[in-house]
Amino acid sequence: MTTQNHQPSVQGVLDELRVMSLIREFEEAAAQALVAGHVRGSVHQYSGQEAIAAGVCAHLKQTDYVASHHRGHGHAIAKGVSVSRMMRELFGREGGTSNGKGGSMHIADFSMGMLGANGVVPDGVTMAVGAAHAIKMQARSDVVVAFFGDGAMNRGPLFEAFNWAKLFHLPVLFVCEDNGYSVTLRTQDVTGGPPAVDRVKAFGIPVLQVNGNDVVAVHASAGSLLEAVRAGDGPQFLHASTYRWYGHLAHDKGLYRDPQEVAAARKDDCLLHAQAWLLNNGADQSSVAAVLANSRQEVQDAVQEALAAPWPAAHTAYSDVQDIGGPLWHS
Ligand SMILES: Cc1ncc(C[n+]2csc(CCOP(=O)(O)OP(=O)(O)O)c2C)c(N)n1
Ligand SMILES: [Mg+2]
Repeated sequence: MTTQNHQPSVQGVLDELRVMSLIREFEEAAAQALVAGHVRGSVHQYSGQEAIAAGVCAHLKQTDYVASHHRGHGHAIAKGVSVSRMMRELFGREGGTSNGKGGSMHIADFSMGMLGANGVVPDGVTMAVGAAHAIKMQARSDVVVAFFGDGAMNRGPLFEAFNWAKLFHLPVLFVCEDNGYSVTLRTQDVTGGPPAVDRVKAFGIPVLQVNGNDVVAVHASAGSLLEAVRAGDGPQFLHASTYRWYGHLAHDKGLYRDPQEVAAARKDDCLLHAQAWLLNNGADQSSVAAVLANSRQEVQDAVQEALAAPWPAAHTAYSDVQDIGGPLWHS
């Protein structure tokens, strides 16, 4: 399948470390802001899984699309959505990606090819396949990446999406981020038959499996699959093993997990692995330290900007939202 060398360069991994550390800092700041009462609703932290978004999205152009799920901040950041606008969105402020009306689980920015986070499992995937069909009908060369969790592998619409994508030979990469849990359950305890990834092979969709905590490996696997997608070989599938560091959402202490399991996973930290790879491959310590410090500063600035941003004006309450008669009801 692979014709090109998809190993990243040192600069490539430095860029991916920047994305990963921005995500890590964003998730810490978002959870703190939730506890402080600045953010309403839910925050599903992507912490621990950053290498997947960074290693996959490194291959995407601005005009390519990603579709995400409820744990979507990392995909948006990796696709280039402004961290400052995302933080304002979480804070419900003007200037957010949806001017504060969407919140964490509805971050979207079509100008950057981010089709949206999605709270319905696995509806980001069905939307991704629709977008891939549109690309094909318009004879464009762009591709779509659909990110979803292992829990989605037990949902019916996912298989309709696989079937449609295969039938119409669509330019889509499916990326299953397997963190082992579906809310409070071990996914393996609610999965019948052979490993769920075998179901994908039944559709004739090629599958690669990768350590999702190793950004260099994710970069290489995603590069080879996206090369196939861009070459017109139809849908491809990447299964990435990982772990979520925190509970299902920031309010969840995750007490259903063995603390030793969590501690071991946190040692297997994708950011530390990326830093070790960089130092072993000729990057200097000061460049690595600068990437980490700049990410922290960018996120802290985004928090201050969000706190200072105005609330949306009352007269905009019904703009940019689906209008099914609201103004009549409220007149
Ligand atoms: C149709 C539907 N059913 C149930 C839920 C409730 N729910 C939210 S996330 C989730 C499972 C998440 O597990 P996974 O897909 O592995 O993603 P992860 O949270 O592990 O990243 C469920 C069942 C939902 N959002 N949508
Ligand atoms: Mg999961």
